[in-house]
Amino acid sequence: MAVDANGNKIKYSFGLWTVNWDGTDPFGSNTRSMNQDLDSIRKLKDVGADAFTFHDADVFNDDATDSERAEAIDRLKKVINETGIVCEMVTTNTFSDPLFKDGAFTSADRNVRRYGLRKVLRQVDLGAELGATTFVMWGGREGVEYDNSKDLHSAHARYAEGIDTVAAYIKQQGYNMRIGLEPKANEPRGDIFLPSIGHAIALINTLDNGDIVGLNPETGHEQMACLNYTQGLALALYCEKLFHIDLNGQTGPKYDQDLVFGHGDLKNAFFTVDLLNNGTFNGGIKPYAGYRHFDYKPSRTETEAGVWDSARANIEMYELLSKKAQAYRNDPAYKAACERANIAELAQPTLSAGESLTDFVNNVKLTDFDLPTMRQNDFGLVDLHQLALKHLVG
Ligand code: GCO
Ligand code: MN
Ligand code: MN
Repeated sequence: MAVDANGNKIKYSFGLWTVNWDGTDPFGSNTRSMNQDLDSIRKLKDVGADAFTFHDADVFNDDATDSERAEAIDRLKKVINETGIVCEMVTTNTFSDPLFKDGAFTSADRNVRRYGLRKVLRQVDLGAELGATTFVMWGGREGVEYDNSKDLHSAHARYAEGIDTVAAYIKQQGYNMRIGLEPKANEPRGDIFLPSIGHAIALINTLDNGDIVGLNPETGHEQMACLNYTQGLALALYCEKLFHIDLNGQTGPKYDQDLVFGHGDLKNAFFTVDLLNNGTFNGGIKPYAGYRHFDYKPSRTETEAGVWDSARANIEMYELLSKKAQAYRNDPAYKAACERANIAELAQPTLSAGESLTDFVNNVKLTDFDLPTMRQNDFGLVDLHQLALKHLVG
C-alpha cells in the first residue's frame, strides 16, 4: 500500500465508463457488453478502488423518463451504501448524442447550448447529492474540423459563458464542488478548443467565477500533443489549479490510446508519480492530496477477465512506481546528484531582497560576470537522470 511523502495513503478512483467500455471503435462493433453495469462499482472496489466517477449517460440514458432515471439513481445509491465506495467526481456526456455533433456550449444552435447547459446543471445537482467534490468538463465536441466553421471569438465567449454559468450555479447552490476542465487537442474533433493545460488556464483567468474552476489533465491528452504531462501537472500545481487528474497511458502522438497507466510512456509515468507523491525538491509543490483517478480503456482485445486484469494493472503500476520513486528520493546518491545539479539554487529569487529594478540595471554590468567559469558549469544532469532510471528499471 503506497503512501505519499506526508505518509498519507494513496487513494484510487476509476471512471465507471472505463471498465464498462464495450470496445466499440470507429472500425468495429463492440467486443464486450458491460454498458451501465453498476455491479462494476463493486468489482472496482474488489480490485482496490476507494472511489468511482461517472457521466450521467453511464448510469441512465439521455432520453430516460424521470422514473427510469430515478430508478437508476436508486440502484446507484444502493451500491454506494453497500460498498462504502465514494463518488468523488461526476461529469456529463455532452458528446455522444448526435445533437452535440458541433458542440454543446459552442454550438451555433442556441437550443443545443441551452439543452447542454441544462443537462450539465442536472448532473451538477446529482453529483452534489452523491457527495462528489469535483465536476469535470471535457469538451470533446467543442471544436471544429475547419478554421472557418465558427466565429472564433463567439465560440470562446460562449465556451467561457457556459463554464462560468456552471461555476455560478455551484456557488449559488452552496455546493462543496469545484470544476475541473479537461484539455485535449483533438479527437473526436479535428481541433478541440482548450487543447492544453496552458490554454485552459488562460481561459479560466477571464472568468468571473474562475476561483472554483481548475484543471483535470489527462496523461494521454497532453502526450498526444507532444507535451510533457508531468510538466503540465507542475504548471497546474504552480497555479493552484490542479483540481483532479486522469491517469492513463499513451505512446506518443497518435490517436487517444487510453492505455493502462504506465503502459505508455513509462519514464514520464515515473516522474508523474514522483511529482504527485513527493512534490518538488525545493518544497514549492507539496504532495498531491487528491485521488489518483484512472481514465483508461481496457483494450478491445480483452474479454471481461481482461477488463479486471487491466483495472488491477493501473493500481499495480501506480504502487510499483510509488515504491521506486520513494527509493529514488531516499537514495543518498540523489541528494548528492541534486547538489551537483544545483537544484536548490533555483529556489533563490534572481533579484536580491530589497534590490530595486533601478539598482539592478544601474549597478550590475555585464562585464562583472565571469563568463568562462559560467560556461563550465557542471550540472551532471545525465548522471542525475541515470540515477532515476536505475531506480525505475533496477
Ligand atoms: C477521452 C476523455 C474522456 C473524458 C471523460 C470525461 O478519452 O477523450 O478522457 O474519457 O475524460 O469522458 O468526460
Ligand atoms: Mn483519453
Ligand atoms: Mn479523461
